[in-house]
Amino acid sequence: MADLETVEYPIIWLQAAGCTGCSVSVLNSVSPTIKNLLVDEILPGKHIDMRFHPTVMAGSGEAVIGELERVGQGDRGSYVLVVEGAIPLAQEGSYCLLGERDGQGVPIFHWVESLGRDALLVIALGTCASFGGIPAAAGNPTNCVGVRDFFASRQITSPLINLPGCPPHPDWFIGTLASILLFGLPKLEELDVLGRPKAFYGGLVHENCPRRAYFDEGKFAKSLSDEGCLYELGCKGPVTHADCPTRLWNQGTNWCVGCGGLCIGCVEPTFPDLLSPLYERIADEDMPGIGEQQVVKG
Ligand code: FSX
Ligand code: SF4
Repeated sequence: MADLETVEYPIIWLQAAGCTGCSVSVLNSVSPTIKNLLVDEILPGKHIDMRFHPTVMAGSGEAVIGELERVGQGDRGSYVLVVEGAIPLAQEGSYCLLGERDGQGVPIFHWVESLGRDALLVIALGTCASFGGIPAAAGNPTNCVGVRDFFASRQITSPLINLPGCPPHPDWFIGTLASILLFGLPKLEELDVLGRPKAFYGGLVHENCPRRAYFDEGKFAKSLSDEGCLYELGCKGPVTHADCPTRLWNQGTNWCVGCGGLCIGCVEPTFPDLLSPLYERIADEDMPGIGEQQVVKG
């Protein structure tokens, strides 16, 4: 349990246009558990103070909106802002509202802008917050954008880390947070060109896939339950940067390809539009040389 000597790190967690799967994923964290994260010191002398999280907090209404405003009016650079979900801009932001002022709903983009500007660090958690993701898929009637594009449009230059994944692995979030508490903000060379920590997103799924030998031999599965590489069935592992094959999910139980599904490339900015149809083979010209840096489109 945190004691009086402990340094508190306030976190404000906003949920914009998404499915809340990012929260659910982090809530399923095993090591540390979410209880350890919220109640204990995840590092000696350092305690996460989750001041606002729509799914976890018990309060509601004016009391919690007031808390949001109070933290935002505190010292510049004194809190971490986590954004989950894409930011809808159409219809003056009316597709995603948080709280009210003078009887009118406040668009989420207002909060992301005002809190993002003064944050010590902003974490865009999930593919929707990082790149737009599913809410920004072709058609995009709500004109959803990711945090990076939103900040660029408002000249907001606060440090931003992208932790995509639909959903993101809980370790990617908690590992990033723990690393910041230990060593401070990541150095530029620790992030890839898309602002993702290389520690988690530095390699291609295809490089560490246990079915890779089948790919090299040209032994391809004809259906999802077959032995063999799932490339012909649409696996996007060759163009997807994540450590799923070695980290595994659900307390090391399994991962998409391991349980007979294919990698859908959910951590990439090209997801879902340019990686669709999910069950169709990627074009040969999109296959990078293995081990080379992927050229990211879009
Ligand atoms: Fe997006 Fe979060 Fe996918 Fe869902 O809310 S990254 S739709 S798993 O969970 O934003
Ligand atoms: Fe594994 Fe997919 Fe690569 Fe085949 S194409 S080796 S299934 S990541």
